[in-house]
Amino acid sequence: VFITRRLPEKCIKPLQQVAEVKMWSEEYKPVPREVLLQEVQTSHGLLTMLSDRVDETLLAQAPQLKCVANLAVGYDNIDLEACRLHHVIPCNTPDVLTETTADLVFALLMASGRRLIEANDYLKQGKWQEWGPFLMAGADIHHKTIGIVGMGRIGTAVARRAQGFAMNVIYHNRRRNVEAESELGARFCGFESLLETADFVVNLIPYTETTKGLFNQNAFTKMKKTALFINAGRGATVDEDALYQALLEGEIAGAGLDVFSQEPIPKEHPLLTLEQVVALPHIGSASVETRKQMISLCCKNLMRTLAGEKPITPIETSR
Ligand code: 8YV
Repeated sequence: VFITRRLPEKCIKPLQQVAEVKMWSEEYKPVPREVLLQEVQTSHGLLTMLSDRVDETLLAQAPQLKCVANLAVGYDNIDLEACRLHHVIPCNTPDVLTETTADLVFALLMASGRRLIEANDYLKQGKWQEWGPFLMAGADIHHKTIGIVGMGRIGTAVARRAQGFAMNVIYHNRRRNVEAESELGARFCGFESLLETADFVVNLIPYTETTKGLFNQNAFTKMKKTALFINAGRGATVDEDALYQALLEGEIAGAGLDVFSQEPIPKEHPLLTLEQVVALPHIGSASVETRKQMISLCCKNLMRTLAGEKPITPIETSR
């Protein structure tokens, strides 16, 4: 098995007991493509990151490969059709990261609404010398309308949190989410109607050919001028130039972003110059507990597949 990032030895021990495991030496740098292409030639399993492209070129050089376990619930780095053709089982890490990611979405929402990062910087930069009634005044969260685009597992967990803040929950999804409607009182909405109604627009959709650039100039124009846009789905579902313009021209009030079309985002990116943008380095699922569970699930999927059993979480595309 080849692992494309340095992971804690402790986490991969069970896998090491049943397989010969090779691991890329860097924790923060992706494995170079040519090294990966070399390694797959003799690998039966791969443990990959979102930064590793698993495509036809790679799979064609991996005659013994049985399983690709991706350390993510998303799988836009994997060509599923090519996997099918090469009889390779792709796996992801759903469920274990749901609540952690929903926590982060809510943290972003609150940080954007109540200007927490701006206020923290203001104080630490020694600017808190005076006080006025509207000093760092932000937007209320309680009793506001949250519009969730992408109502799968994480969306539902966000809706549950929103309920605790007495928010009105509306959502848009490819299909109706009966659980969210009956248990959480979430109301299904057309995409445009959601944009027009929500105070907080939360994007949780994956990147596909159809969702590419879904949040474009037209979408931001439809949103309220007081609206905040939260993105923890995928960066490329947003036209970032349009987002920048919308923020600059006051079409929307602010944004909380955990994902970007290019990651890491270049430090001179225009979005990072705006005060009303809270930006995070893709840490949605980054709690120590959850990262360990994600690694453990990847290992279990690999171990099962290599033993000729069904993996726990093969990628299912029906949601
Ligand atoms: C990543 C994510 O897994 O699961 C996903 O789809 O986007 C994140 O949880 C994480 O950043 C590691 O790449």
